[in-house]
Amino acid sequence: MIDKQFKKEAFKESVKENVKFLYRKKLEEATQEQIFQAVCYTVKDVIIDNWLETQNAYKEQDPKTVYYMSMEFLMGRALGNNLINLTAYKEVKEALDELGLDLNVIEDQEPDPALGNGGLGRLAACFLDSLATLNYSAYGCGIRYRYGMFKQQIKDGYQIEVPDNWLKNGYPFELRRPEYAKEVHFGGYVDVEYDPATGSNKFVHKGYQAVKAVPFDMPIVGYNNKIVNTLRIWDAEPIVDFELDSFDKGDYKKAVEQENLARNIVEVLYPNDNHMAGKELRLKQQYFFVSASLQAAIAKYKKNHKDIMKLHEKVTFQMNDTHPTVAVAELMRILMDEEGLGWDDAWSVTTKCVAYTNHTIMAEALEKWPVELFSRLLPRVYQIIEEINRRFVLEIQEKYPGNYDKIKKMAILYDGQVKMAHLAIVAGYSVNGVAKLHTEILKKQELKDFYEMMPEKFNNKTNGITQRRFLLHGNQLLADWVTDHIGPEWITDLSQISKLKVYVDDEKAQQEFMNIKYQNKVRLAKYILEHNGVEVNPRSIFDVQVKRLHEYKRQLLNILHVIYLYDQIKKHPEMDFYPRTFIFGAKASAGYARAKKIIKLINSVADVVNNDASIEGKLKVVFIENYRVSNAEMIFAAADVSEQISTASKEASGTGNMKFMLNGAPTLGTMDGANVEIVDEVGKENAFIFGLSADEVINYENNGGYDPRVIYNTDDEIRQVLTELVNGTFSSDTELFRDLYNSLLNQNGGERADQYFILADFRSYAAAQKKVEEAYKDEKGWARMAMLNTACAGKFTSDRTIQEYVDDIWHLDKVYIK
Ligand code: NTF
Repeated sequence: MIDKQFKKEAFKESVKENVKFLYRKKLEEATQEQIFQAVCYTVKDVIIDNWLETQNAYKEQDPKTVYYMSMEFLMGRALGNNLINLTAYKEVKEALDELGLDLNVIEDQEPDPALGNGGLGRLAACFLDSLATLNYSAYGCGIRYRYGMFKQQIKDGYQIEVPDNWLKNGYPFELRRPEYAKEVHFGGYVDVEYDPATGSNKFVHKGYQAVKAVPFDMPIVGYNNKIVNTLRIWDAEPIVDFELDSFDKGDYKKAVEQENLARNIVEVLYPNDNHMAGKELRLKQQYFFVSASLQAAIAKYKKNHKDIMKLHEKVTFQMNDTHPTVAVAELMRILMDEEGLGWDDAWSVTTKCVAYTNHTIMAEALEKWPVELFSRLLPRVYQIIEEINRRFVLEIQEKYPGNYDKIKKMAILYDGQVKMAHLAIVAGYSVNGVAKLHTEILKKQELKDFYEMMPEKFNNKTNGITQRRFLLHGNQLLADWVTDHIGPEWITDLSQISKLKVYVDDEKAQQEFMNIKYQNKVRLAKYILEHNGVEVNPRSIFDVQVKRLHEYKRQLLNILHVIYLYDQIKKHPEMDFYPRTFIFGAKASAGYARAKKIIKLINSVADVVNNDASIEGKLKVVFIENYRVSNAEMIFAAADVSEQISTASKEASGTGNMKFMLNGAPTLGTMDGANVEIVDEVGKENAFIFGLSADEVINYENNGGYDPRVIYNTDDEIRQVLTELVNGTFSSDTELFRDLYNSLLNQNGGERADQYFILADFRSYAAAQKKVEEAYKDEKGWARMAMLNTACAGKFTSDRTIQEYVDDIWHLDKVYIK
């Protein structure tokens, strides 16, 4: 590492200096938060040197660059991760020790930059880590939300959303870059003007409101390679001194409107996971960061390249789901209206520069904008989409003459809506899903018509996670143990972790491995006691489901099964039962009433079960408040069982499943998303698989669903569990959980009864859970299984995923820093 900083003495001096000049204090007088800031500035000082060097190397070597465009980057805390990737964590910990400071406490001062909802945003963050570590030139492009994901409080069992003012004390790692500000235009109208220079008409956008987009850069530190890439997130400011058209001069009302527009646009992240809000402000956010990012990328390209027709040789834009797909039309606009290309040239460049990743088949997540809204907010961009659509419809007609059904299903504009996925597929040079099964479902079902027409675009890129955060940082005991046994290569080459396989039958290794798990469980138990006031037994099985709360993820199935176990223990107190702790963590979107009710149910069941002395602590239920990246790291490290129980076909990939696996927790799950590939790697004897297959679910769905009443009427124990939702067992208000009860048994409007097949899968889930218990009782067998999960997790590093994106889609060049 750069000696100047991470020589311990120099580091200590620098921290003291920073405390002095930032706060006019001595170290002893500073708060932990102030010390956190001071430490960050010391670390940033090192990072800045590498950052400069990296950018110089990029300038000299001129590699192709990927711009990863995403509404969400769920970064988690930076300090610990930066130290890990600078390979300075242990030295810094020691240096701070010598100052009488505790690095863990200092790390805990950092707010989680939570500029994302769940898997999609965390994936983007893992990708940036891998891109930098693999020596690729990359930008993350996003929004600097003033408020990221809300903080969750639980009051009386209910979720309360509290705004998360993560910028309150200033964020030490970010850098404001006003010199790269760009203007973004909304509203107004399009005029046609004769251009004497070309002798043809041109389109001119007038009467718009303008916002200034100001970039903030965050360093993305590669692991031990001196590469520092950039996450560029855009802030909005009103334009004060812009030159009003003479027409507009002195338009006070407009100035105020522009001020408000700027203030609102980056105010808050929409807290929806797998669900489209459909709000005008959301579309403004999308266009805002996409336009600013594209303008910046093109300006950068033009600095040292003359021919805009060769843009694709140096630049590629990856669109993370449909959220940034307005990029297609915005790039066309810039190329035509600002760079002077004609339609065909602009289209040729655009379609070589943009690629699209699909992350869901959930119908309610598909982005469709009303034409009225879209054309009013983005009149010129809309006009371009109309033309893209017109030409595409002609292509459909040529390929399928007279087949109007194809037009209906594939057009970009249809039924008064702009279909963003269609726009992305038509223009994109690559369309990928995020796990094998998901990509197959896209090809055979959701995007069948597109796959038939343009099969060469479709490919799979199974998701991955970064082992640097989710093992090296989050589970330091296990990380050290792994390194002791197989060396440190796994840190940048996770396939090496398979070398652990030779130890799975070694009793000493088994004991060490399980002892580390135990210590991590003790750490989590302490956290739970401090944060929930619940005492849990670290010798019990830690059975964990942490992820966003969504009906398709079926936390309801999990808690209904807990109720079932509770009934069993009450009925048969003599029954042999291995103690279990069921741990949940989940945020529900603020407007998702049923999801919030499931949180309430989990907490109500916890209240009854945890306080029932008659079951002698055999069963505990814990809902961890405010699940987020920082506590996730600790939770994965402590898990015995990984609950991945989505209705088959609904979870595109999942990435939590991979984090559990890496930390030695076998999967209890359905054959959905990347679970399928996890089972391929570890073997089905080392996982607990249950439930309907994706094909079976899709089959039911295409044929009107199934009838949960049959199960309800014939299975006494299931009926008992459901009855307890409405008979006062868990709430004196018997109506409190009526909607959950009804959702399982009654059709409601367009919604089928039990549309997520909870009762259909209940028995096979309970049987799989029984197998978990039996397997856990066999200590050696369990240790072996847990170790095999870690040893077989090599495929699921985001380094592998990124290398596949590079090989098949982006074609980037590696850059090395001397
Ligand atoms: C999510 N999609 C999927 O639901 C997860 O299965 C997947 O692991 C992640 O993406 C990352 O690929 C979304 O959040 C969205 F936005 F597409 F709905």
